[in-house]
Amino acid sequence: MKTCLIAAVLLAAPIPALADKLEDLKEAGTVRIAIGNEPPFTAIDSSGKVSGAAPDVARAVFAALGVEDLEASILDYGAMIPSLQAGRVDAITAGLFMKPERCDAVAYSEPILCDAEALLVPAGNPKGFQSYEDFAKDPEARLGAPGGGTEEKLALDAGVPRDRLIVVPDPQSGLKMVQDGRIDAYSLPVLSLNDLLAKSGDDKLEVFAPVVGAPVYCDGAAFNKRDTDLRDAFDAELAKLKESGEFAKIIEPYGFSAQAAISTNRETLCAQQ
Ligand code: 6CS
Repeated sequence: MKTCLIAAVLLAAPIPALADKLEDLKEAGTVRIAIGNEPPFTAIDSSGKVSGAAPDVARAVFAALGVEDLEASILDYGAMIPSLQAGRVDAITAGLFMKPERCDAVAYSEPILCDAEALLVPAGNPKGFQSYEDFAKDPEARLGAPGGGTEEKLALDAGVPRDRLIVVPDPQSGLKMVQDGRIDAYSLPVLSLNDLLAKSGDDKLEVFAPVVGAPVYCDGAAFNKRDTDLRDAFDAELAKLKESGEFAKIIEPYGFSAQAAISTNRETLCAQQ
């Protein structure tokens, strides 16, 4: 009898409303973001200043929402969603491309940055790599890609064996590994490799793009699935930036196409394999 009474009392108690995440961020004055430090998507300089197209869009949207500062953590792409789910960051603004399995795990905003995939190879592309399947077919070929990234998954799906798919921690390491011949190619999105190669000034390397058979991906800002109110508030301000032309002013100097993001949507991208 007593157990039933306790159960009845507990069930009757009002369930505390989930705290309003946006109000929490306004009170904190900052939003904790995950970035990959992969220009031009994201970058952080020696003074700690955060830039790149994704954080710049996030900064404009959150300022409109009343949150002025960003506090960035550099994470591997494969660690970003677990960190978001564990509450260690409030949002991922890193060029984390929308894919079905990611769309199941997080609450994405509408699209922000779109890009194709590319390969950093020796000048002249002597082994003629054009697709991830080419690496699968060549038993000597070694491909470098970010851990937990889209390029790693595309290569594994194309049949590249795990022991010939090298996890590369950051763009500078990938550049060096190609220069030293430790890998035959390094795969990142086109704009990332173009930026990396331009800054290296190395005329013994080139970017092959787009990777044949790989989709053009778009990212969105990613939020914890329990924070859909925050995601919706972000989307409302993002739509205003797109409408006003401010969105294009932020991302196009980095080389991204505003129209590419405006012409698609989360529903379409989350259905893309
Ligand atoms: O979404 C991803 O997994 C990929 N996005 C970027 C911006 N760079 C590499 C990464 O694999």
